[in-house]
Amino acid sequence: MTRNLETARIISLPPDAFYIADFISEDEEKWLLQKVNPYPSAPIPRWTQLSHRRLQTWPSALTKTNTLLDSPLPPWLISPIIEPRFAALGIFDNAPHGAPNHVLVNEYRPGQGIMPHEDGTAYYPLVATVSLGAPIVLDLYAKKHRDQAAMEGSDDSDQVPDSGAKPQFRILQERRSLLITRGLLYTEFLHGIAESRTDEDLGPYSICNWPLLRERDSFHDGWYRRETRTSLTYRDVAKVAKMGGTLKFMGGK
Ligand SMILES: O=C(O)CCC(=O)C(=O)O
Repeated sequence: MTRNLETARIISLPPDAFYIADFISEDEEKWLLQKVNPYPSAPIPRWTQLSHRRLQTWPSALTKTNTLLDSPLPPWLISPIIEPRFAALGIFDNAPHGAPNHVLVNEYRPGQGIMPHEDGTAYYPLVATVSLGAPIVLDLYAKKHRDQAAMEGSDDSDQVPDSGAKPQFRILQERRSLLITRGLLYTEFLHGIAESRTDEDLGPYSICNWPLLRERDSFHDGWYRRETRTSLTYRDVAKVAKMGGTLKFMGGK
């Protein structure tokens, strides 16, 4: 772990979370948004429309056994984010492949979000998220453990918070920022984004990365209207299958 990353630690959170407000420049943000949404249209339609957001999966979706078919990420997802910036900070140094090999691109329009969930064991327990276009609040909920779920009379596999449950922590992700979550925060917490047209109740007591924000002044009213926000979520998939092996498996030569 480099000293640089330590200065970005969100100290009020369980280990570990780091927030860097100015991770990419405005020009890089614009360029990345053009890569995500090429004009007039992408050569290959990359978006999958889900019920509450759009998703791109690079280089491809995982197989049913949570395996990634070995293939490089496109250059625009590598430079300048993985190389040189993640590498300089040593973010993925302890991950199985030493660098991310998988990126999910999520797009949320106002009113859209993602249900509280965990990312699971397919990935090394670290997600590095670059935010583009607009701010959004990520909510964190401690997972319910068996004894607690039993006391409350619910199925012990039911870890989804009751609707209306308050998040335990809230992280405000500004445009052009980097958020890293790993370790206990990855394994013991669910994360989600409310399906809302505004993010409200913003302030030093409710937003755990408040001291690390770039534009605290712009949130001084305590709320903002959502605009379209895109995230690039970088991960390392543990199981990778070489293409040759896969073709043989499928009966090829
Ligand atoms: O867009 C985000 O910041 C969160 C995305 C997310 O939770 C996921 O892709 O699993």
